[in-house]
Amino acid sequence: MRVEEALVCLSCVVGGALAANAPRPRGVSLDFAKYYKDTTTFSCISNPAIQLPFARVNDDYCDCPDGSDEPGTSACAHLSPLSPPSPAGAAANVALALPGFYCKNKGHIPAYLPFTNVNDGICDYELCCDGSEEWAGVGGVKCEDRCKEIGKEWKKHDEARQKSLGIAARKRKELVTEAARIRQEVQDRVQTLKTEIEGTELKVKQLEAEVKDVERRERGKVVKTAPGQKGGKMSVLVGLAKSRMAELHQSLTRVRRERDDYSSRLQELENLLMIFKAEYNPNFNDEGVKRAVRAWEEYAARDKEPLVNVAADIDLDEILKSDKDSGLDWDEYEGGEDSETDALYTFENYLPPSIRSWLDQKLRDLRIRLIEAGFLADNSGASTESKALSDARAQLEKAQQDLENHREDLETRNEELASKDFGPDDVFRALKGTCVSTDSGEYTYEVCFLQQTTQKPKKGGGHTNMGNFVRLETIDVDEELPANGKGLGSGRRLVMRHEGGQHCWNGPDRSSSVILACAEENEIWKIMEEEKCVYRLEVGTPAVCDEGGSGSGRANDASAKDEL
Ligand code: MAN
Repeated sequence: MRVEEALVCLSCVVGGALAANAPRPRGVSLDFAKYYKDTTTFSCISNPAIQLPFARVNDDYCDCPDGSDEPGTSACAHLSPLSPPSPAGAAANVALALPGFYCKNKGHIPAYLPFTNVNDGICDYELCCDGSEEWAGVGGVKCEDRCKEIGKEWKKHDEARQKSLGIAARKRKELVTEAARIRQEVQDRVQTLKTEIEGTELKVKQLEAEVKDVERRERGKVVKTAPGQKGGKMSVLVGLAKSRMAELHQSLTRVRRERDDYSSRLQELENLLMIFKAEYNPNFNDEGVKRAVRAWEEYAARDKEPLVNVAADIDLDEILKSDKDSGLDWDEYEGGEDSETDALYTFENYLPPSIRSWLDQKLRDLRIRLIEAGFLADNSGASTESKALSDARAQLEKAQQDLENHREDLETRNEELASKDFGPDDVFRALKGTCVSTDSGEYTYEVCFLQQTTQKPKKGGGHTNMGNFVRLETIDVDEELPANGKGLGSGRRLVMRHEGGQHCWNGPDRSSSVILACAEENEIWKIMEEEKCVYRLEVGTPAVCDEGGSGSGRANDASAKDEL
């Protein structure tokens, strides 16, 4: 039987103090005294139907199937021990009904001793400081009562332990407060992120519209110049216009010359006819001549435009002046490096500003409509993007990236808030990323809470990942607690599981379990490689202490006695 098991009923023992005034048989605690009140007949505790004369209690012969008739001897020690020891559960238990031989340990703490240790010739001071278990003096052994000194020593240790537990408990409280603060911080950040996301979504929409608008305006530009191209379409257009103008100029000159020729020939004919009319002899009755004169007179009387319009002819003179003389210098527009758009603006510069911008807008709108209706080709994408457009696109891309980052951030924080992996009271939130390390053999081992475990060769070289944190679990442990308290003890313990570490040659990916127990400081106590590349670490931390200071995360209070 373990020390803790033997001591576990101490509270029951003390609690039952009022139950009995009658002297109890040897080895019976106050809790079980009620079964031994009748001093004539004894009923076996788990099988009350089996009754014995009271004289057979402690007669060193095992009569009851549950051993209850031998509370003060080792006669029933061969029966399975009661587990867990409890008077309430005794009726259901087919094994021993009693937790053990009861040592009163006056001046210290009462305890149960395994029946096997009764009268075995060895003083079991750890549990029975009063030496009462060796009452038969087997082999001449007599165990003196050492409870006074042992109790004093234990009290000293217990005070130190309580003090340490108190400090650990306070530290845990601080960790829980810190964890709550961090959680609140995450919640606040979530709210801020939601607002930021709304704002950025709006910004993205605006920038998308802006990019579309700039693209549309770009399309509205009359002509664009390809990079490296000398001149451009405008130059071609200017060239064509120039030669067309020259052609028209020539034709007009030729037509004017012909007009002047026909005009002078007509004048000559009219003069001849006028002479003919004035000089013919009307008395000479020639019908043909008379008809010709009459036709001439009708022609001459008709209202006719002058052969040459003098005002229009002056205009023609103007039109037919050389291009240079009329102020049109083709060289200005031909083959220059300036884009045709600039040429357009140069043209517009001749206009008053209000008309210029109105005209410019109209031209652009018209061009856009023509492109959209399919009458004009969209040349906007064919050449280098304008600075305005690339700036707008860059701003949009940045806003989109910001939005994505915010969304990812929000998701991570929401997951973090929902996670149950921060342990009771969220306490590990405050420890996440805190690292502790210790040397063992050729390595320094490091545990970073809720992150990973690492093996670092002391001689230098690469670090080995022994697993990344995956979850928290609980396990039951049952270990002797070392005197310095740096161990797991027994009870339920929290475990941080780590998986997916560096692959082990000829083995699995490294994994590790970090078993936690209450301590004043975060520290690694023990490292074991249980199987190849499967590690077990024992770590102390205030995070698993009981805030009441009783040291939960460690075994129940009974373990304190181990420190004796
Ligand atoms: C290294 C260490 C050991 C491990 C071996 C396996 O030496 O990580 O812990 O057992 O590799 O090859």
